[in-house]
Amino acid sequence: MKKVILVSTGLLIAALLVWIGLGAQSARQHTDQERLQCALPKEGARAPHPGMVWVPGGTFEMGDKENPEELPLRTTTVVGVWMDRTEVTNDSFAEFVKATGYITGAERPVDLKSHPGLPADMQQAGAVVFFMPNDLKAGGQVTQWWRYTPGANWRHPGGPDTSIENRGNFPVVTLTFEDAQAYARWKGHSLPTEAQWEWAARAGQKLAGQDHTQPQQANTWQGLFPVLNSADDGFVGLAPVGCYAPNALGLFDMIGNVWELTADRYTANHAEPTTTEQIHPKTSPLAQRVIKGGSFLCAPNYCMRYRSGARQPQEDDLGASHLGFRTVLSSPPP
Ligand SMILES: [Ca+2]
Repeated sequence: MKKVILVSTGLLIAALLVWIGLGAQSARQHTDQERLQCALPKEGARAPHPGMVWVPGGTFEMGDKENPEELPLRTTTVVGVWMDRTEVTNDSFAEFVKATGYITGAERPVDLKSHPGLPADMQQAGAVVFFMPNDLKAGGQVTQWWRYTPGANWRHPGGPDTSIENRGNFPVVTLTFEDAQAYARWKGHSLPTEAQWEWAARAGQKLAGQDHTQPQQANTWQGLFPVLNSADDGFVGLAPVGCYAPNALGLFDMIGNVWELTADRYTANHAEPTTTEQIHPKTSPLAQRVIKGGSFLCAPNYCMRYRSGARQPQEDDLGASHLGFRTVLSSPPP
């Protein structure tokens, strides 16, 4: 089974027509003026779990109505939990690697038994990386902007010629589910369930569908994906954590910047709780997790997953340059 690059489909044909109408302007490229750090507010001296905020429990209408996988709306109750106030950063993940010697999935040999018949480049260790296309062909194949890139991993998130130097405060990316879980366990934490994540992103808003407008306080994509990125939010690509106002619970970047892994197995909808191991046995190369929040690549003409109720599948053993995570901790409230 080939590894499948999972990117949401969208209004690409419409995008192409507009793009052609604009005279195929050249895509804006990265600049050297990007911010490398954003100031996070200080925590209280007695914060029991540094870097985490308390998410009170509650009952809410989980899901959304924009896409079939977000249905049905389901009344869901979650208990209170501590949650990382930011996405896990390169610096934090480096501490884990230094302490444990952990080697991430993108740095290990590809499991060819689980993925027979892969093309040669995909038989090498690596991850999926977004590249802004200079020449967009009709058809909308995602391979025009997503490439499996040998040598891409958390230390080289854009490929072997890139690095995380001076990017310690950026979210760590290109990890697999196993990598994220290993980090969480090392911290004594876990990955949030989809319901925990969604309720935390809502910050007390119990009704679904209240956050459909492209958010201003988030790193998303302004312009015509994937060819025009005006970066009105200040970032063409990833942003350091904490550059935008937090939500009402004090959580930063729940929406945008990077998609975030959850503990839940992905199912085509969430009519039933999704943590059922029977749906995708652990040994299956097809196992997928729910990811939440959208990324810096979500635009009004494509993806539009910058909503708390949006969800996507992500293969367990494939890292990507728009995918990160944060952790939760079950511990008494403050
Ligand atoms: Ca942006």
